[in-house]
Amino acid sequence: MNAPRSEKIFAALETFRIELPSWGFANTGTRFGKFIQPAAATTTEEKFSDAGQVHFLTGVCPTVALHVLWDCPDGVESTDEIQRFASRYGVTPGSINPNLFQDQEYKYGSFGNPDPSIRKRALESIKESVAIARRLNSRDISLWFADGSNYPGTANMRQRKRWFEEALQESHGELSPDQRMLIEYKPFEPAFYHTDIADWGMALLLARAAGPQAKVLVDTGHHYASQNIEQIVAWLLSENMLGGFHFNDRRYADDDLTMGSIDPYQVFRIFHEIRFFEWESGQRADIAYMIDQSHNLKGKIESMIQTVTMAQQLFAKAVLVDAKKLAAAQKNCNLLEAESLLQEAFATDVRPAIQEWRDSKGLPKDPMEAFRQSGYLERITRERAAKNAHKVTSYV
Ligand code: PSV
Ligand code: MN
Repeated sequence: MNAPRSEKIFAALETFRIELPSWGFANTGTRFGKFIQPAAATTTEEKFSDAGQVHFLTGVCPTVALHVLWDCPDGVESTDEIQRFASRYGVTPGSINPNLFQDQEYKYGSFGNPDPSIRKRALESIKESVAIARRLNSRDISLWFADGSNYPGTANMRQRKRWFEEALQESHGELSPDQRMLIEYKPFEPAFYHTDIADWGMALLLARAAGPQAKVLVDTGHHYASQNIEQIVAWLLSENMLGGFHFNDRRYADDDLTMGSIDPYQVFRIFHEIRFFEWESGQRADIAYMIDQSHNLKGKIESMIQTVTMAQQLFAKAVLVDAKKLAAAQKNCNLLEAESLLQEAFATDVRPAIQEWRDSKGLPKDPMEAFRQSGYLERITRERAAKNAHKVTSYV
């Protein structure tokens, strides 16, 4: 690869970090059941250990997203233990994800629940999550709500919007000056008629209503088929409202497939919009890149390594778009030139440059191969198989 290109890639990789989801290492499934993996993590400590391996081999995943109900069962009390895991396994807590969808009382919603006592409970839970985040030095509290309804006429959508505005404002009031609140949207599932925060516009309005530290979180799997996600990204950037991503790929719905496995060009286009914004504005976009995937067929740690590698490749390809030439081509309506600039960058094999960069950092050139050679998977399979054999294996 010629020197200026690999220099660009090296510079870009220096800045690129991506957060791992703790839940990506645990047994998860579909609504039809779970396929238990003998090596899956069943404790928060095991999740930190597995995330630590991914970071050790790739060097770009220093943080782990935590789900409060699953990883901090004792609330703020859990944080001392989590700090110990963090220093033992070399990865620190990242975004804190309150869970307002699993407990029985949230059957008819959390912030959108007609019962004021449940709305209050949900608010208390968010407040506790903010406190957990503060104790763990986590900047971002990522909010996803399963609230919605299944049948027309069953929910007062305007009223629920007001409840969301009020509760998000109050939650925002809990944030320290350096903390952020990220609001995630999703068009359907688990609710199948209406979702209270269904798209980026609703998330944007609610973030604005909540306060200046609230931004929008784009989960790439939370869009209808063929939606132009990079345009959403461009608009949020221009409004200074893009807070972060949950990356995964989709074919039909919120499939949680491996990033770039179905449409790598789309992820490239998203990264390109971000880079183009940075070039034009001369400012770094402050965006949290996170993975939101849980694999129940492929190996969990291997899938994460595969994802991180893909993310680096697509990011590196995006930095190869010549922004100056692109701006000129756009201005002159030189369509073929503009389109080709993206296509050429996407077609470039960036793998040699990425390997060189890894080598320069003392990281394995091929993290997947290094993982397979490490013996880690064999060890945890031995250690965890018995525990996993006892797990429930069917939905009913
Ligand atoms: C919901 O589908 C979601 O994308 C949210 O980010 C949750 O926190 C995550 O998946 C795990 O359930
Ligand atoms: Mn998500």
